[in-house]
Amino acid sequence: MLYLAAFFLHCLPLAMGQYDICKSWVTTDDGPSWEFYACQPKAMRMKDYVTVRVDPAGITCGDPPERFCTHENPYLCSDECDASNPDLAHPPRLMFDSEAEGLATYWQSVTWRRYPEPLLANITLSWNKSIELTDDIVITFEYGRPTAMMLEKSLDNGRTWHPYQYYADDCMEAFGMPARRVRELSATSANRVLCTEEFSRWAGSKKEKTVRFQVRDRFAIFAGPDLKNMDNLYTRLESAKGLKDFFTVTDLRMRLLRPALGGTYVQRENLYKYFYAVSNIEVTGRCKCNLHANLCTFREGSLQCECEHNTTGQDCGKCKKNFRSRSWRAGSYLPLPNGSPNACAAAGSAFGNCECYGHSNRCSYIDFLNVVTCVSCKHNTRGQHCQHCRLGFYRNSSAELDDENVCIECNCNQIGSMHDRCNETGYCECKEGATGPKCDDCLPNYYWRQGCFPNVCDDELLLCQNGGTCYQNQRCICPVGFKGVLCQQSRCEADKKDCDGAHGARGGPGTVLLAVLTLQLRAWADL
Ligand SMILES: *[C@@H]1O[C@H](CO)[C@@H](O)[C@H](O)[C@H]1NC(C)=O
Ligand SMILES: *[C@@H]1O[C@H](CO)[C@@H](O)[C@H](O)[C@H]1NC(C)=O
Ligand SMILES: *[C@@H]1O[C@H](CO)[C@@H](O)[C@H](O)[C@H]1NC(C)=O
Ligand SMILES: *[C@@H]1O[C@H](CO)[C@@H](O)[C@H](O)[C@H]1NC(C)=O
Ligand SMILES: *[C@@H]1O[C@H](CO)[C@@H](O)[C@H](O)[C@H]1NC(C)=O
Ligand SMILES: [Ca+2]
Repeated sequence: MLYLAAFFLHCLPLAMGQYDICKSWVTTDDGPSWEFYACQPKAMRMKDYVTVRVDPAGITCGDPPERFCTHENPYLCSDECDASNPDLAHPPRLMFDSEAEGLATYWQSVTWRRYPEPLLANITLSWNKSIELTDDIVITFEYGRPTAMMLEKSLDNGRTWHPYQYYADDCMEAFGMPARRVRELSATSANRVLCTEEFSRWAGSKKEKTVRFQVRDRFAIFAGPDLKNMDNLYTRLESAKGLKDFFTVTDLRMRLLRPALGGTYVQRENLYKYFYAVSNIEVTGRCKCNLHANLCTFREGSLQCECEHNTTGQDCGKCKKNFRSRSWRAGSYLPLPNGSPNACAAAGSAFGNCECYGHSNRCSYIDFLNVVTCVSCKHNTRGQHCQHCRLGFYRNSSAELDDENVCIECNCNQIGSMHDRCNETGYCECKEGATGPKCDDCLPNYYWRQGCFPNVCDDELLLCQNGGTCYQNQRCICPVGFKGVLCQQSRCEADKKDCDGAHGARGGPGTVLLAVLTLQLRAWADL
């Protein structure tokens, strides 16, 4: 109980105080109304909401049952791990349970019986929700801390991973990195990923049990050693690029790379004393709600912000329908002490009735026209209220005016169409002979060759004559002795000089075939 009280006191400066209400009912000269503030949920014990995965399969001890011993008592290997016996099993959930005082319950890995093959284990924690860390991550190891491990994080529910911190008794040897301490970091390096030797050296397994990811020490760079100057921290979180994201995670992964060695080299004759055992993983943080909620609840298996300020989504990351007269924005810690709510506004309420359907944040007054107009419409929109689509785009009939997908690119075929504009249903204006919504097809009796051209020949009306063959509607390939578009003209009639050649050609069918082939080859070469 004493321990619990100490824990809460410890959390106090971060868990309470500023930004804890989203709105209040105030009376002004114009009568009572709501006033809105930036707000965030309280910090919570995040291990209560986590799902865990331990890899690889078969890394948890007890299947089959296995003996182990400790570094303190290396010759008494009588302890047993047995997954089928509740009293001797060490499943992953024991890293997150509430322990009665003095009785550690823990997940335990198999022993290092495959030495020198490395003993590797991944412990992956997932929340399916963005979380902002507010205190140190504390991992408690029974029977000694790993001599090498790594902490990774994901910001996108496990799709991509990034290193968060490296831990080793020798950083240079394990990771090729110089050893550093978080306390040595400065304001400009507060979000640096480093390797530390503080939590990996052997000091007796009972004495030093914890491995930390030091959130408080990093906060202290801005807020002072007792975190008294939180205003300065909040100001920095708002202004320093990437700082807020550094403390935000959706998933964490501990990669255990080498177990505790008891302060000496690996003793191959007794591998029963090398394994990992984790009794607790404490993660303290708050739901990330973009300063639009002060409550976060566990519903249908996931954490969910209770969004205010007419925002919605798991992280209050967008405006509610019909509240999109300007683009969504996160609330801000600034100006101190109440911040800015940056609430979403109902259609028609913002900027003296200048509706921009959420495609612009700015309006400007045009003096000589006496109108207020939206500035820099986004999402390919244009117009006084960003209510039209830009040239080259057309209105998506299944999207509302305030939808980001409201304008669709016309995508007119550059050769087949007159220009890159289209009508309200996405139809482009085609050049002669072209057709289809995008003008990339040809009408009947036209062929495509860098545009549509009328057929020169075909199998119906424009037949090639005198035994000529129609090549792709583009030209007749005439037998020797004939020419003209449809091979309708005898070379003898047209030009006496040709007659001799034609005469000779009559000699045998092989020569005619050769001539046709030559012509065909020429036609191909032209293409
Ligand atoms: C642990 O996760 C990393 C990716 O973060 C992966 O490369 C590695 O193979 C995993 N190790 C095990 C033992 O599953
Ligand atoms: C993650 O959260 C979202 C939003 O609450 C929910 O729709 C989804 O089913 C959750 N996914 C898992 C795997 O729990
Ligand atoms: C949200 O919309 C409601 C109307 O549904 C309005 O009464 C309230 O003031 C709005 N809140 C904010 C922060 O704009
Ligand atoms: C039209 O809008 C709907 C609703 O937002 C969207 O799902 C769809 O993808 C959009 N269509 C196109 C072609 O962008
Ligand atoms: C767009 O053009 C196509 C083809 O010319 C036509 O069928 C359609 O009715 C036109 N749509 C509108 C809204 O004018
Ligand atoms: Ca435990």
